[in-house]
Amino acid sequence: MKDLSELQGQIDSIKAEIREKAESVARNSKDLYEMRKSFLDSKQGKLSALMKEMAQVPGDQKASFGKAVNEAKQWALGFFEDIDKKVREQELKLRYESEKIDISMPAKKKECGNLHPITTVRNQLIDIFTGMGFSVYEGTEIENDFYNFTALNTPQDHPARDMQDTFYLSPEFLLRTQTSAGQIHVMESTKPPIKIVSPGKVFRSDDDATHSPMFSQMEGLVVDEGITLCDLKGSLDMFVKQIFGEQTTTRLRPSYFPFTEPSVEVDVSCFECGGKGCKLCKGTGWIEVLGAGVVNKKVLENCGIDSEKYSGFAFGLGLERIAMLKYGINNIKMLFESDLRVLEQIDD
Ligand code: FA5
Repeated sequence: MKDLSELQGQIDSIKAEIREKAESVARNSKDLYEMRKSFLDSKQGKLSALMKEMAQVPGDQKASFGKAVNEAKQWALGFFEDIDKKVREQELKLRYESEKIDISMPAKKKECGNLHPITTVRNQLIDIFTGMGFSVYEGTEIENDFYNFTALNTPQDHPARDMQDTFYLSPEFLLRTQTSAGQIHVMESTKPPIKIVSPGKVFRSDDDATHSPMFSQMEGLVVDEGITLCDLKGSLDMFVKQIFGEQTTTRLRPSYFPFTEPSVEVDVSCFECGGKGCKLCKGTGWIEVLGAGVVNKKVLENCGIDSEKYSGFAFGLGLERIAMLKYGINNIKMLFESDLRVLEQIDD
């Protein structure tokens, strides 16, 4: 049998333990929860376990003992509640401190990339020409001699082959020197009417401030009944106005390409000085932008197109040249060096 005062001593020492541990152990709400469980849990809690002692208490003292244990439990519940409140307040305060936003701090700059100028020009040209009803044909960078030269009325030993210094991969295969090679693929596989643009990389053994061994061209080809040089001029006029500004006009100068007859070089009126003459146009008021012409009948026939019924025009322009003019770049290398100081300034 246990004496009631002995059991009261047990209750007091548990209460003392709660007070002491709550100060030193329960530093956050999780610890406090665990500690609370260790005293009040109905199965393992130290206070709850005291009830098991009831059997040891003499009959006339059982009620007093039960009352004392229940009072101790009530006290512990209230005690833990107060501490819990304080701990949570402290936690919230710390969280506010750590998440504090200083609105006077300068904002963090988000780096945002932009398209490369060649991609921008290419996309703009595609937009303009598709808006005029052209579709896009993507050729291949490796071609054979037939598509790059022979079918374009430039057979072996033709002097015009010297106009483009070619990288040969084998006697038959080469890196295309012009997107004009795509003309042949399209005309071989499609019946007129044909209306395509073909952008892509081309390669020539060429290297100075305005020429690069790898550069980009965009070919244009229209084949239908009754197509003339006037259609070429009309289409190019529309294109240059959109890319260089409403005031821009074109002028055609006689030239030579084996695959067009007649052939022309196309100049645009200088968009910098309006034609008066400046550094950009070297005082002439005009800037050369592309080569073009009426598709040579021999080329149509090489592709099985009836040259009596159909005629066409074609043009080929250099994307780097357009980008250099548009963005005032004086060395083509700047377009290939990936220097962010240059590229960041060009965001169209
Ligand atoms: C041609 O390549 C013809 N295929 C264009 C053509 C197509 C004419 C259809 C008639 C009909 P050309 O060699 O002039 O033409 O090149 C066209 C453009 O490519 C030039 O005006 C120039 O802007 C650009 N270009 C030529 N060589 C280089 C180079 N090495 N680096 C950068 N751009 C170049």
